[in-house]
Amino acid sequence: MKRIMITGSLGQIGSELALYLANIYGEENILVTDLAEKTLPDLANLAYKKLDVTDFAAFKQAAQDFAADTIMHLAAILSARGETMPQTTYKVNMNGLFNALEVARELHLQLFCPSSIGSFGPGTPMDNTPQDTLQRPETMYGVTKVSGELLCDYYYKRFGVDARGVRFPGLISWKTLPGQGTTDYAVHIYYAAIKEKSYTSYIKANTFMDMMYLPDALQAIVDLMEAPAEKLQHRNAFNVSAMSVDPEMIAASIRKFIPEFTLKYEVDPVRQQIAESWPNSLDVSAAKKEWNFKARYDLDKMTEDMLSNLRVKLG
Ligand code: NAD
Ligand code: AKB
Repeated sequence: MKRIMITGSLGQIGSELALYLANIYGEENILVTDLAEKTLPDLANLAYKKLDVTDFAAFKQAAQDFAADTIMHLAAILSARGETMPQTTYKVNMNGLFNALEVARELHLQLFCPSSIGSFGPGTPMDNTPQDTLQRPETMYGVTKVSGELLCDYYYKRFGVDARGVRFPGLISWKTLPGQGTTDYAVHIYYAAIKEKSYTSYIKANTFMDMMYLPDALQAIVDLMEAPAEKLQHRNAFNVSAMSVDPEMIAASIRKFIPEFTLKYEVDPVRQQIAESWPNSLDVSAAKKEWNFKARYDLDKMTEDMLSNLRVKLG
């Protein structure tokens, strides 16, 4: 039985991952941590510890006190917010991951850390982006993500730390809003579809990025962490994705359920430039081959589920 400590648990992924893992491994085996004093009502049955991941001593103590055997390290600052505070982004993303790896090394824990399509840059092949390719990102977020991929590989090779990870695309979900990334429009558009039947996109039409519905991302985390080690040729930074979409494609999908939905544009140059430096579509064959990665939601299936959940949530 696993004992899993999650960092950055109150964000878009962690707030749902904690419950997902609790259903599989038992509520008593999940420790939720984040910067905030109080946790979310949905997570009330899980153990909670306030933790700043840049504080190594507190990080190690929390893992030791809980007798964790796994860390799922989600604490980070995302791409768009990162450009407003690059120094803090470096500190949280790099020092936080370094601490997570050191705790994992000292206490012999398994570690999950997600990278991102943000680890790629303008020189990367944009279509069917290979698993192993040029990575020269131009955001602080991207710099920390590609460095994190290398650091995780290093800790595995040098110290035998069982560090695993994926490169997530933009994740779409309805429970918790995204944390100021570049792909957030693909979540906000669904909220606006329910509330106003109209959305103004900060990303231009015809700008393609990979996306995936959160339930597929949660399943991918568990599948990768449970995969037999001998099957993994890569360990970290597996490309994963379910769809390559632009704002018009999402709008067309929404119109299948809300025919009067309209889409307008007011482009944000900062996020547009970041989006253009990221791949249009990823090659996910390594994840399929090495641990049977599979996404169950395509665009229309995800749209139907997003809209029906948001109708209830937003009244
Ligand atoms: P989020 O912004 O929604 O949540 C991040 C959480 O980290 C927040 O709850 C925040 O309070 C916490 N945090 C920030 N600084 C901290 C600190 N110093 N100590 C402890 N906690 C701190 O992010 P998310 O979308 O849940 O992303 C989680 C991970 O997944 C990140 O590494 C991110 O890069 C990666 N990822 C996310 C996406 C996506 O679309 N959501 C895509 C690719 C990769
Ligand atoms: C962001 O846009 O910053 C994130 C990501 C793809 O890493 N959603």
